[in-house]
Amino acid sequence: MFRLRWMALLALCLLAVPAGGFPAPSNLIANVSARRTISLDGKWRVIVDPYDTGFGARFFENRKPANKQDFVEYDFDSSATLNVPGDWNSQRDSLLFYEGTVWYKTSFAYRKRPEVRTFVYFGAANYQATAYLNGKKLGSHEGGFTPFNFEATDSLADGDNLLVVAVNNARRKDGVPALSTDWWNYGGLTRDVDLVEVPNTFIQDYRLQLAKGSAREVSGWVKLNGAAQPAQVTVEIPDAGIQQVATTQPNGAAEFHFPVKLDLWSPEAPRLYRVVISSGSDKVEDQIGFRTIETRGTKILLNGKPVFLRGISMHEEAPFRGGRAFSLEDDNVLLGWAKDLDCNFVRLAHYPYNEAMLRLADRLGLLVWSEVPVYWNIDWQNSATLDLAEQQLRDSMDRDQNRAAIILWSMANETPVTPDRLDFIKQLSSYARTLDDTRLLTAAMNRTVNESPFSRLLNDPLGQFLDVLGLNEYIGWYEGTPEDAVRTQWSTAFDKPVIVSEFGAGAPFGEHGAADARWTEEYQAHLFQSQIQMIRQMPFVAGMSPWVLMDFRSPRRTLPFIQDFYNRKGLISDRGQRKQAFYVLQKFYREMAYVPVH
Ligand code: GCB
Repeated sequence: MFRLRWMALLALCLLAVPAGGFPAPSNLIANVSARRTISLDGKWRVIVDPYDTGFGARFFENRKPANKQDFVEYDFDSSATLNVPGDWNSQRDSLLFYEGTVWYKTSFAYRKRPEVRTFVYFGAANYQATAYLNGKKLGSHEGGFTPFNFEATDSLADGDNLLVVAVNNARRKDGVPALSTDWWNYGGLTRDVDLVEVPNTFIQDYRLQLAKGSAREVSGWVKLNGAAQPAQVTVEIPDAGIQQVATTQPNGAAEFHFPVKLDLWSPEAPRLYRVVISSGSDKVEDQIGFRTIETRGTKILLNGKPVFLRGISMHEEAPFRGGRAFSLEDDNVLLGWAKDLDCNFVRLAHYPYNEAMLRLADRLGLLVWSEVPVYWNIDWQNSATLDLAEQQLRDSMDRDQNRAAIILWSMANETPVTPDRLDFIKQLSSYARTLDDTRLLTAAMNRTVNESPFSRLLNDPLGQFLDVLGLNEYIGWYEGTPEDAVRTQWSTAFDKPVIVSEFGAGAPFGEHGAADARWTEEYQAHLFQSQIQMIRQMPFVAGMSPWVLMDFRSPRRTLPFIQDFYNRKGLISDRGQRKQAFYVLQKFYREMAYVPVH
């Protein structure tokens, strides 16, 4: 009897461990902007805690001295404030280079209601966060660019509530990213914080997309969370005359497969359909586009037709005011600039961006490359690091899997050609395919073989696990001259499309000189001309995303008067001024929009 029970328990445990050691399914609530939410954004009290004394001193209790003798060595209410959302580095001069813990505190009034479950939802916190509600730990999260939520139903008080979050942005050898990046380590509660209210059994997540290889069938699932199951789920697409019903399986998901006749989404006509999902007392609406994406040889096919990706790489950095971008206003400026360039594609380097950015790309008709921060060198042999990369990939896919704009999931950027790295990204890629078999996988690679002085071969073995090869190359900047780019003959070891995912040159806006003088706008413009000429000679190139839309802060860029801690490879300065190279690229893209490159 005992033995039988023990075996049943073991079987249950085995079932609970996902195959291949993948992380557990996400508990993220999808599409929170369509939910009943209470914003916790605003001014939060903060305590800067470089030595991490707050955990031992229990800052999360927000204690006040009980009498004159009582010893309490912190006080939120007389401490200064920071805006949430917002990184701390750009809000206070003394925190510009700060890496460590900051404690955030807010209070709010809440009315508890029966049949309502409440979650605290964080758009992102860089890098690690631990949240406490009314002195009780809600949970911890690692990874600076993906959302997370904790259920707070039982910890909420009817009346005043205290939420304290410790956020730590210390870089770690085993983190994703690890110790070195070419961007600012903006710490803090960098995106919106909300309370999300849902019924006892609610629609947690869903994916409704065209089935792989089909423009006439929608395939997907809707996942419920809560006890009232099995339950019926209805999916409606009113403008397409669709109403479908399915019942949840023991795993909480109802599967859908149904024929459709839809106007397909494209950059020229970014058609979105209103989709209504309902189950029991819950209902969520979304705007979803439907398109196909595939490769054939060296071509990328969008809705069955070859497309050349006229792109630009970017960072999620706020124009004009600096710091991490988080608002629709920031997103509109950044993607508006990409549209001005006549782009149909953006590479959202090097980490997942705020959700509104992806929704805006859907509306503007911009195809998207979305990336996880597996950047340069990370701890390839560490299985916890792989788990973390998988978790960040899973959560960004979970949040954005219904965005037609996203066609590429990027696994990594500029990683070394070693067996450990190959194995790591191979596992990450196969995990990505189990989650989403409809989109293409890519990675930006920069290790190439010089076969002779002006002949280069892209043969990184990582290419075998990808659908599209990203190529970062800096001929004319980190090596050689812009003229060398024109002379270079490229080849690849794979019959797959290549995106030249980076090239560029640094120039502060207004710095003028001869076209061969480094750091001038003229040099940058000349380099863009040369690179464009080079790309015209590369028949297997299906797109490009030069580096980079706007100047951005980087601790690695120290050259006084020129860089001053900014990477100046932007086509636009951080103050919004357009450099000469902007117009070079714009001219090329305008021509390209009508005449195919090859
Ligand atoms: C790269 C990296 C990017 C850097 C850029 C540069 O290859 O992918 O993150 O910022 O070069 O400016 O050197």
